[in-house]
Amino acid sequence: EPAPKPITSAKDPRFAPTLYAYVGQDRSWTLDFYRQNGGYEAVQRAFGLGADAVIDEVKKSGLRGRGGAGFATGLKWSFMPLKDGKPHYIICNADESEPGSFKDRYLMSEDPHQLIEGMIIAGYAMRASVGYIYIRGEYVHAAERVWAAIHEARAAGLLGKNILGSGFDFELQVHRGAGAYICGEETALMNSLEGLRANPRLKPPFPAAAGLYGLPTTINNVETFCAATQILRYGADWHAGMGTEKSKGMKLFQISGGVARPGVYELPLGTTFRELIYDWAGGPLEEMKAIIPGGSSCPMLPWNDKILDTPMDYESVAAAGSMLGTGGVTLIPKADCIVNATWNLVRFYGHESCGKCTPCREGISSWMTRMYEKLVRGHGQPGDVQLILDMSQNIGGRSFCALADACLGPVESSIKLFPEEYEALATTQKTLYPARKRWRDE
Ligand code: L3W
Repeated sequence: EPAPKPITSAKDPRFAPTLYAYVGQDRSWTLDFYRQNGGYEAVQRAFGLGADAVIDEVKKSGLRGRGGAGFATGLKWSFMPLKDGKPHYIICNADESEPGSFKDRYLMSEDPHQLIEGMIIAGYAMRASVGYIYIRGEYVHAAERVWAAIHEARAAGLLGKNILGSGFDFELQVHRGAGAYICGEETALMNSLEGLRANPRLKPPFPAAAGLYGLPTTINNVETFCAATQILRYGADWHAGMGTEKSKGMKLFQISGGVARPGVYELPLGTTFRELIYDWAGGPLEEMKAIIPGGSSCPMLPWNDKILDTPMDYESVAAAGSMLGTGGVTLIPKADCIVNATWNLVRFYGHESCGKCTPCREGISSWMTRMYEKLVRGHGQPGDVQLILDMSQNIGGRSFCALADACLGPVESSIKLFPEEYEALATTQKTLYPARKRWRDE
């Protein structure tokens, strides 16, 4: 019998949200609510399967990291040395700071036990005895809910010694960030956890070989751990039956900008941009000219039928010239100045650069930011756009971590898509799209 066709659209009658199934429901963050809805059954199943089989199950599910890189989760878990006798750590990267991304905060504030359960499962599979949840400093409410859920879980014997009689000991700690985007880069995050300045470390060695305190460590995003809970609950085949051949499962897509209903939508990977924007988010509020597909680090794509009909999976978005990233979709209206919009992002990266390496510190924080300011403030000169492109070529691929390259995504793509807007500012010192009143200014 041929295998059933995977679900690639929420219009498919077999579709049912799972990661966000309880978001928004009364007391969904409590242990009572979670257990009444089948909570902590997945971890029981994991204990029944055994640690190695859990890793196999995650591999079979086809789950890929939901923090932006899409690296195979089961493979990453299998990099941990399993019989070295050293302490192992797992870390949840909950430093969600990518402009356009806002999915993890609701997972934590509305369904923290789903994350805790996923971390117990991952800790068990990777022989870790301690897990850290590194939460973005601004997410005060989410951090409080996660802490409260950890206390509840500990009191119920779900954390601590001999969890549910399995013989497995596991503890969880919350660490709050202090407002720096670079702490979402996994090696900078580990430095920050160790009490050091959050400068990225060189890779390799990857964290599985030498991570937190130099010991084997695996770092996953909040959504990835939550997906692991659902995989252990419903099985690898269930997960692999959604999405596309290489991008399997459900994804939390976020949409912001000029749409009727901005927000987070849980849809199968492979859902098209058109379905997200028109069927779920209520359609654009005005004429658009560009789409940022997956968080601001991903190059902009033009607003046209071909892009709107592109499936949102890792391969298709890459083939269209960008990245799926975190699935944080942002729409840019036609009447907004693209140079000004890009300057906004460049300023963000310039401000968030840790300053460790010269291409990023001097190139992004100083030169690139000042070049955009010069253009937008009406002091442009012929040759400025070429200068930005030359700088971009000299920064790209030469920085210590991905932050500088991330900034170049919107810079290079916006120049390629809208050269006339840049040239107008460089030659006439006037924008083609002056500032105006917006939809939500009232
Ligand atoms: C062992 C190997 N492990 C790779 C591991 C590595 C990491 C994961 C992915 O960036 C992206 C970035 C942003 N042996 C390995 C290995 N690994 N090769 O796999 O690694 P990598 O280097 O591809 O990516 P990354 O440094 O984790 C993440 C993009 O996401 N992004 C930013 C998102 C920001 C947020 C946020 O604020 N929350 O999510 C958005 O698109 O540009 O490309 O664990 O150790 N041979």
